[in-house]
Amino acid sequence: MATVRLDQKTRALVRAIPDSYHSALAKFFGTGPKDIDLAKQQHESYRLALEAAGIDVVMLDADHKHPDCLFVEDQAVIIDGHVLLPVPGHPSRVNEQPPIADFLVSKMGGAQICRMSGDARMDGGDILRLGDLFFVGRSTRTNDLGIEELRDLLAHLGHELRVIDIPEHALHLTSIASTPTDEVILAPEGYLSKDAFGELPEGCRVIWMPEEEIYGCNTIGLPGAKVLVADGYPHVAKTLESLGLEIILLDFSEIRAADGSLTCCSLFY
Ligand code: CIR
Repeated sequence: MATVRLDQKTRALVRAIPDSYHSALAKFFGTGPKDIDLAKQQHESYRLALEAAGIDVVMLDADHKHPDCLFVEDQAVIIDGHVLLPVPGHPSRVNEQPPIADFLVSKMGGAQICRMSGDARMDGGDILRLGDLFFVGRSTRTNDLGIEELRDLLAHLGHELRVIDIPEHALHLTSIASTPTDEVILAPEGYLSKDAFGELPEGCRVIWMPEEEIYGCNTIGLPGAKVLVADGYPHVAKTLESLGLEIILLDFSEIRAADGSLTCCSLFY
């Protein structure tokens, strides 16, 4: 998940892959998963990599009625210990949320929980945090009413929000950008204008990757200068190594097949 700073990453929620995963939505990176056993192995390697990096990981049971249920990032927005439960932007994904919400309520005692309502729509995958600056993608899943609810929460917390229009050929903001550290945004050429993120705080920058490495631009920065990276994107890997980060490569081919990226499969809480 892309809404917590590095120093806030200690506990993560993931959710098991359902037996119905072959029916997951797929329109952008993939044409649908083919090998569920392989997907489960890749997902297990992901969980183990998080644990090896010192993250305390809890795995929720799969919901076999919801083929996309593993993509927990989209179901909650956690910012500085506060939780916004969005109305997910695709109708087939709305009922994935209750067990995730129940888990967060039980674990985050004292947290302020806000529930989006009415016509507001948002997928958590549209939100990106760089230090204390936030970006939200206006996408096919996230609308202006949803963005206003996020803006209210961020205003309450004293954080700035900038809106980025997501091109039609991309799913979410986190499908095309990530923050491997609290100072760097990684994004592919050809999807966003060079000034899409606006003027960044001192010491921060966007590093643009070749367009064909778009999928590799979704990374998970972890404490201890480690970063999870999808295997197969050499420019991304080399760039992150040149920043002094230890890269942990993961084969995510069967998650990509359902348009899922690394950040989509976890919620740091
Ligand atoms: C979907 O279309 O909703 C899923 N198949 C993929 C969700 C990926 N989530 C994300 O980028 N945060």
